[in-house]
Amino acid sequence: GTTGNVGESVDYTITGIDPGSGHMELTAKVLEEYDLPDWNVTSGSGAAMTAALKRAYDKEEPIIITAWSPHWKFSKFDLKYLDDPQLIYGDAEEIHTLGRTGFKEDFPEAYTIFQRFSWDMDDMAEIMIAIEDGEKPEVAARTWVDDNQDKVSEWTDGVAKVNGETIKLVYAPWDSELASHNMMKIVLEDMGYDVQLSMVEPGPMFSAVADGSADATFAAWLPNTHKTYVEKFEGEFEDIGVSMVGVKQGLAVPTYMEGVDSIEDLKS
Ligand code: PBE
Repeated sequence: GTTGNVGESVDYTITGIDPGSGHMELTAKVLEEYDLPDWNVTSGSGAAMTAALKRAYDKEEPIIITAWSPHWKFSKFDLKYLDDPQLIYGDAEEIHTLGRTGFKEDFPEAYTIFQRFSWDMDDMAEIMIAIEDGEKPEVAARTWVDDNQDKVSEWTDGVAKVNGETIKLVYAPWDSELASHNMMKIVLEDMGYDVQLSMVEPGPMFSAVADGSADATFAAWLPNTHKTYVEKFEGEFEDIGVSMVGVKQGLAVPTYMEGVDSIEDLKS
């Protein structure tokens, strides 16, 4: 367990993820609102964060990460979220499907599927864990789609197949979105679409949907995480539906770190 000062034990450092993610913006706000001027947040990537977590965890060393659920890290490591009494990371967060202006008219079949598309945290986590265990994303996605035809058919029921229309999906480099976009790529291909997937940084992801260079994304975490992006591009996209409710994010630590249960505890 951890004794003494939490800040000193981790060198007043929170291990963050990619700089354009909503997470990083919210974590900067956390340092302000909780009055933690001595702290800093490293930026890098989700992969660098989980690598740092694994290194610390293997040696039972203290570490504070920016975390979100669903994510495979919660099945590989015993982690706890720190309480966020000011709710800077938000409360009831959802994942939304956004389409470019005109999406409904140009892709009426896909539009119906996207409106109905909804799954739960365990579904997404299943694909994420398979990928983390070494499965190729498209194989993990195919397995989930094959095993969950009951769910998939609720989205596609009565929708006519198309004939090779190209649909461009865009997502940002988060493991959760790698899972969802690969899953929907398989569903759309089964419906006759030719699907192009591209992974870009979060800013370019939102601007691609806004300027129409991409058709849709399943990666908008709202109302809080991507508030700034959504406000910036207000009126330049369609909010098609909510694919997941109850998603969560915040600061997390391994459960072996004792005496730190709330962001407030970082003050001491
Ligand atoms: N995340 C996962 C993203 C959204 C999806 C919480 C790391 C973020 O922008 O922070």
